[in-house]
Amino acid sequence: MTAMRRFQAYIDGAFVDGEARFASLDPSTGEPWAEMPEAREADVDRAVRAADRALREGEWPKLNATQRGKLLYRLADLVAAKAQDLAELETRDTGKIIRETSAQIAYVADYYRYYAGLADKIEGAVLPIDKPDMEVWTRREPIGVVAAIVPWNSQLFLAAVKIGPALAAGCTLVVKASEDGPAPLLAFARLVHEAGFPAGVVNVVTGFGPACGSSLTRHPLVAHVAFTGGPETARHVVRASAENLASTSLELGGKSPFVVFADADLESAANAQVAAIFAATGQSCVAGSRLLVEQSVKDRFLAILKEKAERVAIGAPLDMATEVGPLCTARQRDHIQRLVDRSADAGARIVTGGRTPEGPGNYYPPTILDCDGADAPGLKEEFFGPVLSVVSFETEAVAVALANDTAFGLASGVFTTNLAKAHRMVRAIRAGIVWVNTYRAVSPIAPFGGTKLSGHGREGGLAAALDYTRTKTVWLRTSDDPIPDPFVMR
Ligand code: TXE
Repeated sequence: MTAMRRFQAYIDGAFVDGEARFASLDPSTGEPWAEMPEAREADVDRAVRAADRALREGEWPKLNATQRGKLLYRLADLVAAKAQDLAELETRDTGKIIRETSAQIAYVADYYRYYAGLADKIEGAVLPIDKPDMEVWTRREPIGVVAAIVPWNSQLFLAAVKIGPALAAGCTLVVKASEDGPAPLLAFARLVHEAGFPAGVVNVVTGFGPACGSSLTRHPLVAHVAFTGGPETARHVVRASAENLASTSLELGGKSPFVVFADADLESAANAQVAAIFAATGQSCVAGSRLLVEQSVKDRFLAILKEKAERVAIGAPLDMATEVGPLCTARQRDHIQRLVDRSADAGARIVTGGRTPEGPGNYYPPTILDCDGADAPGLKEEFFGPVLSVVSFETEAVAVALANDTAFGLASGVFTTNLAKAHRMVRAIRAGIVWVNTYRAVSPIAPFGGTKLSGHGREGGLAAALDYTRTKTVWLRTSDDPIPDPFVMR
């Protein structure tokens, strides 16, 4: 038997063991493979205090924005150089396939580059003030200590869209890796250290919801919480912010519609649908999990999809040939099976998949549920797994109504060759992202986020960096005359 790998937390510039330790399970076997440091209230407090000190004292606040950018460039280069190692760790600890983690982490380096370049483009403004003897301008100052909380899927990516803009803006952070598969973020901390960020600027811990996540979000020195996870946990985060009045940005789940009109290129749409729901084994917040297909092409489209779903290569996540690997946790797989069963009980027809396979690992096959005529819970609730729920429509108006018939509002896809129809759909769909004739494309340049139960705030793009600043307004009187009547507000 090979020895367990041991990981450490990163607090105040030092690699430390947590207050306790827990085992991380390999999702492809269910066996423990590494020991993780569990942060509880005391570790979290030390990390937040270190971040607060680093914000106010020492080297970090003395750096100008260009120098902060240079540190971020160095971090980006290190991420690029270590992308393969990080990818293997993420695959090992979360089950996300190596084909995806290696490409995604190489791209994560570009997110850090984007925000490195932005650091010295965050500008205040001189205001054309309506008073003759005043000079008035605004400064963009760092919002403060940021708590960045991420779930298990795409941890390095979801952390980069928080750490990049926060550092560009001059903030300091405590990053909480998920208790499920924290290895890649704990390893990433070593690159932060190597890049030369002053102690306390970035701290990386992991632990469980109540003892770690909750004590972090309600800590009095935390100014902003950037959270990605489920809506139920987001409610805890918002309640905790009633204590410290921290601002929040919430990137939550979805039940994103994938709309296919009869005039679409069906082969291309089917490939996009496979990417939308089976990539990342469906554990993607933007998963296109509700297929709305025009009635006249439903049978043809489902036949193409079924064939593609059944040809997907299911296997060991570290194998480059694998297309669908295990889910991160057995808990997640069991949640998916329960929701499939409830949907079938409600009348959904299983087109393919739908059964947890025998044997070790958290595997679940690509599954398609035909929900026409069934009030299936799978049409409303997030599976966060490789399960597609299908309904058909006959008119564009019904397609819009179905697309918006959800408590979520993160992403959407529209497949049509009719340009006017595409534009009408773009306007009508209530979601933060509309992909037209494509799906699951992301970029550091493009804002990302949702509405309704999918949360609020945007990650990516220039505006995200501004969200990590607060505006200070400066009034400077230019007159040498004595201040006139002190009882009149001017
Ligand atoms: O996520 P949680 P879970 C959805 C998906 C999934 C469901 C539950 O449907 O089935 O949520 O997943 C930390 N205060 N998504 O339970 O709990 C936790 O430790 C502060 C969608 O695993 O939201 C982890 O680091 N933090 C989704 C992080 O929150 C707390 C991604 C996310 O875990 C906390 C994940 C607390 N009280 C799940 N309790 C997406 N949109 O990508 C837990 N945490």
